[in-house]
Amino acid sequence: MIKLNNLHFVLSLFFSLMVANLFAQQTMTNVYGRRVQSLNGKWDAIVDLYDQGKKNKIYLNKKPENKTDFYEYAFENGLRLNVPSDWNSQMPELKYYEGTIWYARRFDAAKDRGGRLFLYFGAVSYRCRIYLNGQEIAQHEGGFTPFQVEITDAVKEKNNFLAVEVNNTRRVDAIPAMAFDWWNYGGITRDVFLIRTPSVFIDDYFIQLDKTGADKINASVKLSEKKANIPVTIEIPELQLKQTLMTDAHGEIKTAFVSQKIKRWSPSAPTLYQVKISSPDDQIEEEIGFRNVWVKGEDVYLNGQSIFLKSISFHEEIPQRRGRAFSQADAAMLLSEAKALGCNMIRLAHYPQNEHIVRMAEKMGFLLWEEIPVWQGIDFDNEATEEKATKMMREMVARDKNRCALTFWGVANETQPSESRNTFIRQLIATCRSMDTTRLITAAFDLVRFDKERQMFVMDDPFIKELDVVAVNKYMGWYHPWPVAPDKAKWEVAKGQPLIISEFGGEALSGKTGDADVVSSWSEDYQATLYKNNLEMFKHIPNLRGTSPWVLFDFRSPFRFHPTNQEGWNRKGLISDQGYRKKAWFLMKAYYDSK
Ligand code: GCB
Repeated sequence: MIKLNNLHFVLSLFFSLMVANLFAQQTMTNVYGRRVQSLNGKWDAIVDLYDQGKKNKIYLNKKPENKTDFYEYAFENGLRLNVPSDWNSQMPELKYYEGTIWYARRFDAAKDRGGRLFLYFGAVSYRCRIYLNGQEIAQHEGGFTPFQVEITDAVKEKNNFLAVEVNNTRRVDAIPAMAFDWWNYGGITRDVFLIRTPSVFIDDYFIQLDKTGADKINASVKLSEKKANIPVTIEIPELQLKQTLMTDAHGEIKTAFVSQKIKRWSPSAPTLYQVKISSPDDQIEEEIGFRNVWVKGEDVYLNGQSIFLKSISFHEEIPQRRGRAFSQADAAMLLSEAKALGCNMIRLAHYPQNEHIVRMAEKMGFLLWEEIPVWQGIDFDNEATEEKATKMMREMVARDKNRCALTFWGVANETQPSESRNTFIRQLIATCRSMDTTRLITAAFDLVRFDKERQMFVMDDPFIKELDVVAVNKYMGWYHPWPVAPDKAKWEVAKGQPLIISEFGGEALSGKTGDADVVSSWSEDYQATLYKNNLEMFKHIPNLRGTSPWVLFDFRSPFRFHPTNQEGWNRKGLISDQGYRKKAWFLMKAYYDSK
């Protein structure tokens, strides 16, 4: 007989297993190259401020059947929200909303015979539960990475009812945590698709140039099932490369191609090749580029040549619309402004941005730095938080590992040294390296300080030795007054390693004139002085290999209280929320043109 204690244990194990099974899956590689049916568009919505929907099982969407039935909800004929999009920008009442909103829609799903169906979400901010035809089928946490859930057995041909319970409440154990310098947009913020695959399909592949071998392309492919002896072909027609191999017991093949004819991808010549992969039942293709990046001493090498990284950061936000960027047109707007500034790189701040941005950036010739939102204030002592971060890292690397533009995986932004932080970040780095050894690993630190005795800028965090490239955010002239004249500012930070200034800048209200040496003038003139001074200081940083001003556009942030100069906006943009270039933009442009 089971004792009560044991019974309790068995029951909780049973329920935790049930919940565990509900975790959404990591997505198959190259969703945008699959057979998809879009579920974008208007969805019905219910604002659930007090979290009553789950208790009342509104995902069942019941209708009265007899004279005494009634239900105090209905999805039909109420609020309609756009998907993809944040909810905050869709109604004035939702501008500051943090809580739960239910989304629902119906769809038909004609099945291929023997085929499989998956629901795909590009991102849901921040956590969600998915219900199909009244059953909870998946949960996901993390607002900036994609996930999928197989619905082959749960879906009907006609009139499926899909409900998604989305919640963006900030929590201590979340990533990011309780406070962060950008808007906490909620909603189904990226594309939603139904993906059709054959029963055994090409689930994953990783095709990249060898880290150092300029002529060698490493390729691996994994089928959805662990089936041996299935022929898989990889072909790059333009290079006349083709190989067919038999899968091993894990349903995988691993191989390499050697060719002297590979034209290397670079910002000035972003060459991409059509790559085709096929198995007996499935085929998929995608444009892939080939390049080598490595670090030697204090230099970063791209295709064997040392490079200066002319970077810029932006949030995934269209300031003119006061909402999240989600479309190709949005990507074009942000990226063309980065191009105009003369950049060869983008630091995607502070979280994985949508695939439209990443794919278009690669085509336009930008190197990319992508990071997960381990941004200040993270609960490094919490194991669950570490697991979440690790999962986000996996989801990010899995999504973008075939994008040769991706050069840096960022593991953290502005963290304070401690044993628990080190363990946490070490785990992230290990996860990254276990999936991909071809990128450089970096993190942005804010610990550079002026050593009065030595009269120079130094940084004491020993953790930097574990990174390929060190990055620092330093707001000279804004958060820190100058301790010496900019042309006397000597740096000894991360000696022997390449250093990127991953953030610098200051605020200016567009169009405002004022004292060029008074910080609180909030003027374009002061911002220009600040840029002039920083650009002067950069000349004296011996291992400086890149700069990334903060930030391309003014962006919305609850951190910013000043009533006339900020009004809920971080005004450090080189371009205003309305798209006007500030004076500092022209200085930065001249600096990049001279590099
Ligand atoms: C930082 C953060 C960035 C902020 C910025 C600022 O160091 O990394 O997310 O927005 O400073 O404007 O204070």
